[in-house]
Amino acid sequence: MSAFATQHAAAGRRVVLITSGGTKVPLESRTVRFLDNFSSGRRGACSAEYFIDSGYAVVFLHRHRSLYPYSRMFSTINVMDALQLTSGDEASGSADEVLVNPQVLPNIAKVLKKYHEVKDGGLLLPIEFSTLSEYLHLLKAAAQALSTIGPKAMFYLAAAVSDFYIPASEMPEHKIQSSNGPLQLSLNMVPKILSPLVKDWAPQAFVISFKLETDAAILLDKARGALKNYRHQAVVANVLDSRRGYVVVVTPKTQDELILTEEDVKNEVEIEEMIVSNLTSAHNRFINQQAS
Ligand code: 9Z3
Repeated sequence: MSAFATQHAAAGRRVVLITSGGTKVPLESRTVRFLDNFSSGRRGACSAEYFIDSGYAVVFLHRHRSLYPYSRMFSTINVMDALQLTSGDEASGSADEVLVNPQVLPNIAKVLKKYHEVKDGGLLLPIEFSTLSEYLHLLKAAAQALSTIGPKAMFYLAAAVSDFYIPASEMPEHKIQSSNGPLQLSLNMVPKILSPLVKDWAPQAFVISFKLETDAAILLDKARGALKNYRHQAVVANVLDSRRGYVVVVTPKTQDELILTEEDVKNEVEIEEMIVSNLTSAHNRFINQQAS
């Protein structure tokens, strides 16, 4: 991560660390059961593409098997239905041929070309986590690695991170037995990682957190509370059910509502394009302020 950040910064590029997907919280150390959440990783995967289009290099810290940039567009397709087999002829020695059915994978050529350009250009550094503790360790390492490029680093913390966990010292080793009757769990609070990230690990970076609620009535107060507590640059506030079409970008002085119109939806515009455009402009202003 350090080498990735310094190389790209030296080439005049900004670097964004995107976190994406949910975290797994084990209930046993030889884990059979765990707590998880709804996050698909679409916000993070989709935003990664728009950041790359805006000239950023991306460290993509994502949950194992959550949505991934570019391939996310085909995530619901069964690969077996997308391929066609033309059997070869043993007598003439021609081999079986496998072809893509473009009706099942629309735009595949365009997306594949882009994917390989990004990969060959070394613009995307994918890093995986599954559990909450892997996420916390990797985020700390990422923050320290990116701190070397100061304000050119952006943190875009879109992962849905558990607030609760069972400490290793209190976790049973073996599978919890149902023969012991109903299960009562006592969960500890996960330490608020945003605080050391902003204060200690990457104090010069441009930091964006996400706030998710199911009750729209408390969303903006919660977002402002987070800004006040952690003193970072912005919160992207969203409600579970409307998160694909409506978010509010809250900063200490501004509040920008980003909304997809019916027309946008028809034209397959994605809200992440608007979020990334809003935040890259704010990042520009942030860097210019630091320089002056
Ligand atoms: C978000 O709010 C993301 O926008 C979503 C995206 C997780 C809703 P999907 O992955 O969904 O596209 O399906 N992320 C942050 C969620 C979160 O847990 N934030 C914490 C909070 O709200 C603060 S770190 O308290």
